[in-house]
Amino acid sequence: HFSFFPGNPRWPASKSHLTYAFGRRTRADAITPVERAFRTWAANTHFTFSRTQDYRNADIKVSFHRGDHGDGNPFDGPGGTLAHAFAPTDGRFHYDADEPWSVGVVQGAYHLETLALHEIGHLLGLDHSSVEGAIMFPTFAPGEAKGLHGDDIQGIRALY
Ligand code: TQI
Ligand code: CA
Ligand code: ZN
Ligand code: ZN
Repeated sequence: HFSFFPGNPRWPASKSHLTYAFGRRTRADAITPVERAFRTWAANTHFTFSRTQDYRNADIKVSFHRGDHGDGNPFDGPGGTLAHAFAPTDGRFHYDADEPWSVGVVQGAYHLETLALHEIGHLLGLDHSSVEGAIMFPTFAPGEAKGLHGDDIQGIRALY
């Protein structure tokens, strides 16, 4: 079953349209998979998303970092943590630049779009789910691709 963060943080009702922007050092090949993940969430929730070039004022900021990058949650090189995102309404979504990322499903690499679906779930207020098959279920293996599950969609509908 889906779950929320302590205190159920969420985006205000007045904010169903969220903008996102990519940081300077974003791999060019990550943009399409992240955009696809936003489109999937938009198709299944009341949220709409659009990309902006105005990084400073974007609601959601997607970027790649390695090691200590100044937010108190340092990345750890290859392995371990792959990415992280913060609960509403922070909006930061960071990929660990030291991981093997892939646009398609590639053995030994992490699927950018699947990771984005999971981290956007956190950005919108979902914590981890106990339902195997949910995008918020806490397992993720290289070479694996997943989509949204009914449990993820029910979670967002319950929160908003
Ligand atoms: N990154 C963790 C994650 O996204 C970071 C994290 C742990 C976190 N607890 C959190 C972020 C609570 C927000 C709220 O879950 S990770 C998984 C999973 C990771 C882990 O790189 O370890 C997935 C990334 F769920 F399998 F553990 C993607 Cl799917
Ligand atoms: Ca890592
Ligand atoms: Zn970070
Ligand atoms: Zn997670």
